[in-house]
Amino acid sequence: MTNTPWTKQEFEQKLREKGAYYHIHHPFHQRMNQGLCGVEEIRGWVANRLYYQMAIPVKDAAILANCEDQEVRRAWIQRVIDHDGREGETGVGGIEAWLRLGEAVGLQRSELLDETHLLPAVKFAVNAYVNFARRATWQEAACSSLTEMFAPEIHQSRLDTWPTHYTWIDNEGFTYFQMRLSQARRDVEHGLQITLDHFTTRSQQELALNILQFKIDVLWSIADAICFAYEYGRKPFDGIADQRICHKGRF
Ligand code: AHQ
Repeated sequence: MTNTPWTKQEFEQKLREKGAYYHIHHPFHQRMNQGLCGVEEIRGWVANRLYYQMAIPVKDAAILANCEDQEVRRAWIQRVIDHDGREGETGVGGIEAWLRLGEAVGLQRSELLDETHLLPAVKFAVNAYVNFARRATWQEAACSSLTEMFAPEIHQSRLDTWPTHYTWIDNEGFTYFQMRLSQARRDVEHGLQITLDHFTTRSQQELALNILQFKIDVLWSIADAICFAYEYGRKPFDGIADQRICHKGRF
């Protein structure tokens, strides 16, 4: 067991090697990109991923709240604006774009926003990410966002495959994926610089790898829950009670 730190190049390579576990390799996403998902599977995925999308600016606001470095905050705040949008900005924010994706796949805004389709396991995984960002240092939380090193590929794969496989979806709905291609690349540049500069001892670098694995596990667990419910048809409490009454709320 050596204590010699990796060089920045070696450390970045170790971080990028985590791409092998990224949720683009999840069987559900593989099926999606092969055009094998049914309408309900696509709708279930879009509805559940909205909870993740809406959590991102909350997560980023938690990082801002923990960050005493004004220069970092000046850049990081753009992530909140990218998702929430802002009066006078051109185009819509990511959450609005995701809601329009929801409408494009045939969901009502009301059933998207009132969490009608939200799976408990998706909620737990997303909440784990937000709560991690609240209690971790802002550098650790910045490191956890680096799964986006692999995100342009997954957004591009949807742009490449959905229009031909899912002709029933209005292409207008794909705006979000297009937006993230450039936004993700910009975010990764900043997040990676913070990570490579902050985690400098070998044990800190290994902590960073574990933090990235935690976030990879969050994304994988979200896909697992959606797959179990919509591909395998095993929704929570199926057949146990007439209707699961769940009141909206984050806790
Ligand atoms: O749409 C995504 C997004 O805005 C973000 C922000 C970033 C973060 O701060 O953790 N991660 C992320 C991701 C988005 N989309 C996911 C997808 O598969 O569409 C990928 C996800 C990520 O790679 O972390």
